[in-house]
Amino acid sequence: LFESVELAPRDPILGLNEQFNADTRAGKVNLGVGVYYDDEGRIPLLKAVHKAEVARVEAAAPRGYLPIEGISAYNKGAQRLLLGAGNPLLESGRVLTAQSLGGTGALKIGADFLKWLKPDANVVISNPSWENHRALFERAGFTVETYPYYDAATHGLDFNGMTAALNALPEGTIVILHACCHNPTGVDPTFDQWKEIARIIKQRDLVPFLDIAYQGFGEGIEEDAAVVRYFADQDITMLVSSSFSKSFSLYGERVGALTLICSSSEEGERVLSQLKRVIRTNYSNPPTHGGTIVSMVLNTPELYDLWATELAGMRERIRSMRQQLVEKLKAEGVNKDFSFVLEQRGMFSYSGLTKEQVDRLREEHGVYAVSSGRICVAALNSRNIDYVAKAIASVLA
Ligand code: PLP
Ligand code: TYF
Repeated sequence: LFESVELAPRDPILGLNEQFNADTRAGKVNLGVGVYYDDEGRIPLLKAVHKAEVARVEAAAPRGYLPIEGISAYNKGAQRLLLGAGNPLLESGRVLTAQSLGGTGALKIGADFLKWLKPDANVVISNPSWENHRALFERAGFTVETYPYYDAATHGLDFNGMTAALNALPEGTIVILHACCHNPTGVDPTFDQWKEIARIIKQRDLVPFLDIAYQGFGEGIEEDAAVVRYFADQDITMLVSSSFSKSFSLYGERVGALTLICSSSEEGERVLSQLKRVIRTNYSNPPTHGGTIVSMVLNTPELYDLWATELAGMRERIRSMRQQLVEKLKAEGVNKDFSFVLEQRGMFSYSGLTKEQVDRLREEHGVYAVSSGRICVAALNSRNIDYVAKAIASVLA
């Protein structure tokens, strides 16, 4: 039966993790995978999460099946994060949400739903994008193409290239957009640029699928959802995948949500009924634990405030690491101006290091980065940053 099965390539990022784990050098540093580590180099267990978890364990709640679309209070909490508490859309019946298995699960049920709805549409992703975007939409049966995004010369956005490409897409093309903290580049459109993107999407009748996996890691919880809120204000119908893996530091709990904004409540009812069919034939209904924890935090004012403070702490620590990296590279005598690292948002920076330099970083110094030159700034800390700056300076010399 399985004789003809060929060995599949490793996921470039998760494969790097395996290599890192097998490395026996004491000073090794993993700037590969997109995970937030605290200053001690550990994945934090947020206090807000821990409090909710203790309360949940003490409640000794039974573990029946959840509804197909998950916990209602969780879904409402996810909607408030996207649209802002008090947004009249929340009560309109036009917004529907399904709890999902992480952001990946949200993208997957969204992709399956879209393949059923628009079997002949193509998908476009940014160049570059998160590796899994292409794989996931191709697996769902779509042809995936790219639109220009990153301009290596300026370390910024190729806005003209991007808008020209969007302007040339056939009606109904599905456009995957990173709502904030672009993975892998750290480069986001400005709000004015988002307005222009929205105008093109509306004018050309494109289908936006916004992916928000780092809400709160850019400028703030509310600020980072600005594009979602703007699109919604413009009455653009769309899909949004949310991931709480990073913002709640709950990677392994698989917490995310798929939200669809429809043009009427009656349409919303029909859409939800079909989305539930997609879920039923994938995994039937989502798991209870992580969703309950996130729901408790989002719906309990004291826990919410504590969470928001902890998330701000993560955001500010990353900022400070960006600042220090730029300063330390300069102090190490690096001539190249790295100040663009300060303009980038979220966990990642496209460092501009070449594949050869990344190879040398790993082989000579045990510093792991993605071959594209992407580094996870959230893995830097006060103990490894001097070492990393020296290592980068040595491969640039
Ligand atoms: N989308 C982007 C842009 C990501 O970087 C990630 C990271 O993991 C995801 C989606 C998936 O999130 P999750 O780990 O919650 O599946
Ligand atoms: O880009 C990253 O590093 C994170 C983690 O298949 C990740 O988004 C990487 C690859 C993957 C799943 C998650």
